[in-house]
Amino acid sequence: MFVSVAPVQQAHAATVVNSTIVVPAGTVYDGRGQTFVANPSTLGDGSQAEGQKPIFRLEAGATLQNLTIGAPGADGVHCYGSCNVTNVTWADVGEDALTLKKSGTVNITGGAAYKAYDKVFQMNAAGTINIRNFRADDIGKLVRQNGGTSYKVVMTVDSSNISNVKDSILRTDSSQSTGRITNTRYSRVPTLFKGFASGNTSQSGNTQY
Ligand code: DGU
Ligand code: CA
Ligand code: CA
Repeated sequence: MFVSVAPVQQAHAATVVNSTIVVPAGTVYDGRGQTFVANPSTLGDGSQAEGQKPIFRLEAGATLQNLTIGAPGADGVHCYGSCNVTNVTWADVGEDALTLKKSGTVNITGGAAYKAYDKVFQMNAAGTINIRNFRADDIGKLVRQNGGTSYKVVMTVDSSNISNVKDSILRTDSSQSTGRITNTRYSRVPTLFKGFASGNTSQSGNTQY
């Protein structure tokens, strides 16, 4: 499999990304533990302004792994179809952390998201998001299906730790979408699910702390 690795930077220096890094379909981009930040004048300042550009664009079947996205985070990561995001930490989420732009399955494994004024994962197309072994703190919502849409999104959270949430962990406006939270520790969460049709949510093995 084709793997691209990030260029080695001076220890601890963040890599400033001037134009979106495209990860081609089916390939792996390994950040080797480095931190990436947006150039605010070309990608976006990480505020709540819409229309910012992503730092990474993942084509269908791409994998992004082993890196931190720092501030400014601009519009984070965009997935055009299925994508795997493994051991990626958003230290200070920008407008949002990751958006599904075209239908597919998003697998988030390991990693963390901190300081999301509003949304972390934004689902702008039908599909599935599986979040496992994830840490989130000081966020508005962990997953948001685009407001007012009625396509189906399957959302699962397993073995994660979620704290200091303003709104809810999983949120949709679609009566077709489903949410499931299992084996997860959570603290200061007003509600786990918001907007789901009755019978479309399930939970087990969770602990409040
Ligand atoms: O109607 O679609 O915030 O992808 C409003 C827009 C808005 C999106 C979303 C995003 O929901 O732009 O960041
Ligand atoms: Ca937004
Ligand atoms: Ca966005």
